[in-house]
Amino acid sequence: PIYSKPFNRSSFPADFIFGAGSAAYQIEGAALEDGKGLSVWDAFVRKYPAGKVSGGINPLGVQFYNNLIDELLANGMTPFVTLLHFDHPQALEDEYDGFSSLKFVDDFADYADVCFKAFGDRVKHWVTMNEPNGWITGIFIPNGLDIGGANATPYGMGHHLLLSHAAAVKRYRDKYQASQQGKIGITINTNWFVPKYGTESDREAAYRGLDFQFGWFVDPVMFGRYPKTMELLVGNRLPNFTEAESKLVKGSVDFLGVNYYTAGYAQNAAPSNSPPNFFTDSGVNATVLKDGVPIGTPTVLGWLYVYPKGLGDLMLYIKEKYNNPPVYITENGVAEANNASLTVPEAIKDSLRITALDGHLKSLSSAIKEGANVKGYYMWSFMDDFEWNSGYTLRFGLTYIDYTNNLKRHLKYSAYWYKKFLLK
Ligand code: GBH
Repeated sequence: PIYSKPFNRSSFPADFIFGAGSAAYQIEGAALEDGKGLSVWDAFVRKYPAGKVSGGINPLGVQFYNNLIDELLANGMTPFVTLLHFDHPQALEDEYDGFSSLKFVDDFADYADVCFKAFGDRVKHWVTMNEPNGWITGIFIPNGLDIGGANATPYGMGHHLLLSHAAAVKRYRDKYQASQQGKIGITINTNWFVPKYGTESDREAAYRGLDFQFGWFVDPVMFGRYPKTMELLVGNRLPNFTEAESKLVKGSVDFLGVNYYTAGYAQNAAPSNSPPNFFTDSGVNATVLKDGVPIGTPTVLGWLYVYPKGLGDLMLYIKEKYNNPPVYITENGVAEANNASLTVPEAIKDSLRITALDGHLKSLSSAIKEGANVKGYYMWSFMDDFEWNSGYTLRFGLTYIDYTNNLKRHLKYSAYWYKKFLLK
């Protein structure tokens, strides 16, 4: 019976990659070291002092990442690099409202070019940007949607980000890919949606839920257009791709990066009288309870219920809808509260993380056996970090950081679990 088979690294294809992720702004600190300019988050957490316009390429910044990459390689780890994870330069906001402006497109491609040129001899996997969809609709922009001014809508900013992504990919393909032999993609986060009572209208609501989170960015990079549901429901508030834009965006990925954390039940939403906006456009009433029972294991985060089955189901959905592209899971994880009353030996007993990791890897391995083309899995996150608007109140890491004792690191039980899983 299946229960007698050991579940470990050998349950996955031999060339499958395992790792753990982190993001520059969430772990590096050093905001003012070596002449680094401020990012939007640096500015926000300092209550917006005057920004400093970038003076070009900072050799110390390049050297920092050269050292990091070399150190990873020297220790048998392969870097998998995301170029932008929420922390674009404040100077671009000050100059032209960041990605609310089309000017962002060329600047982003130029920045990507600098990275390809400096690091592409050793970096063979590039993600242009992390979760543009989650980023522009909520809490990962400091001060919410104030950024970019009152006229910035998620759809408009999303359009500019898709063009920025595609411009960076074009630069890589035109100038570097043939000689460097790497791959490039984009990372999109999505919830999985379960039709609440399995009716036809619930099923349609679940598909619309996926379209408005995932398809919003993945349909353009795969098919060169927005999902039909979005065209229909958003109407003229959704930008059009010109023919040239559509050609540029279509096919602009060698692989898809997917962040998956949680799932919800979907039903048709009752019509709303409020002016149309991103959050009501999809017509989906998403809930975590069905007949009083939550969809998955509750966590300290109100939005995060652990639902491992959703990861495998999402992989099979991608296989069917997008013709089975190579996929990397670039984030998946859970948090515990930063509880000051726990001692370190107590705090590192993260049994919820172990259960979640085990469940998600099992779900993933089943989907791969059913033919899903998944190439790698990165646990979020490598170590406890700065959790954006939640600051240091949450702990997502495999590694515990002791904020009261010189940032001393301690492996949590989950890190030992992951190690044992991988050594098999
Ligand atoms: C990831 O996004 C981020 O990429 C990463 O930086 C972060 O550390 C990690 O999440 C953990 O939070 O508060 O109800 O408005 C995951 C996708 C999309 C999940 C936005 C939380 C906000 C829900 N996120 N969502 S709510």
